[in-house]
Amino acid sequence: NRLGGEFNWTTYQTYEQIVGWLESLAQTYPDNVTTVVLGKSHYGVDIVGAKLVLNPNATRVAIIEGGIHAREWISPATVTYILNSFLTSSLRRVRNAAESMIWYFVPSINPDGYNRTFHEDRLHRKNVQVVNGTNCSYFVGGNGIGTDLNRNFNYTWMEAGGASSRPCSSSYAGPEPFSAPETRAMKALVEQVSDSLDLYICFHSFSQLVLFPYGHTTDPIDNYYEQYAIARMAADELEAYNGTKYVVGNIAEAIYVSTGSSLDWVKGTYGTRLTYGLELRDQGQYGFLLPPDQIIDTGEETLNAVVVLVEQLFRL
Ligand code: ING
Ligand code: ZN
Repeated sequence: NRLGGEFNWTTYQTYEQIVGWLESLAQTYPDNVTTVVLGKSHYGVDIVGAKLVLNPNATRVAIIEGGIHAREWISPATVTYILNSFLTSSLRRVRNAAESMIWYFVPSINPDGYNRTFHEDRLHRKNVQVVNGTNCSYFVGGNGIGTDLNRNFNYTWMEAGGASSRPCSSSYAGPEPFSAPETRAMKALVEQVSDSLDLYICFHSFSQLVLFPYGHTTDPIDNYYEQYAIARMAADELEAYNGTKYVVGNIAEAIYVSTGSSLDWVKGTYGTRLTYGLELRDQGQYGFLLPPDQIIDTGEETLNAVVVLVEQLFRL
């Protein structure tokens, strides 16, 4: 790594470091890991993920999305932690889960925003697309320039609350669904694998919640009870690691009404069986500025939750 040191989970890694690490994995594990370019960001940066296949007989697909919100640094760090654990853990339950599926890990779907949080504005949330004729401030954290990528997907887009038509709002949904190249990039990946997709997980921070669709209504989805019960089991396993407590629920009831999230779009468009959004640590003490000495514990407890999701999917 140009910035010195091996890739690690004791400091937060830049986008460049993350992509370099994914490429190194593809070289180290040529039979199991391939890098995948989902598309390009607004500034033209490749959105790079890793496809992991540990068992050539696996047919069902999981996608792990990270970093859709730039300032939520624990999200990309947790995605890379889980990928690393799947490659290196010798624990039986971790191995079984890892080998049960074809995995797509996308540590940062929003590289331009993530880069901004390292170099310009630590609390930037959205992408960096500027709407013609507007002049949002540049250094105002969540507000300011950009589209909220997690309001830009095309399912009940702007049909309920929790998304904004004001370009400087922190939840600006964009001028139309999929106006952002970053959401179109994820759409392309999901479309490619949708027939086999059984598990979609996105990581956010903070609040310690396991969320599932929908955001526009508290009406239960078809498999509400299944998604709720499995989320509760995953949260219990997560807590068992070192006491971190999570609350489980439908997006609209457990956090707030919102529309246009990746999670709702995947569920609403493809009926993917298990679709979860985790709001990772903490409960507000450090918030987005979660100290790096919590990355490993967050990664480990979250890995345990993900293992339970896979076990329940296959009734392992
Ligand atoms: N929270 C998420 C947000 O986009 C969320 C909550 C997750 C909504 C998944 C819908 C789907 O607002 C944060 N902190 O970003
Ligand atoms: Zn978020």
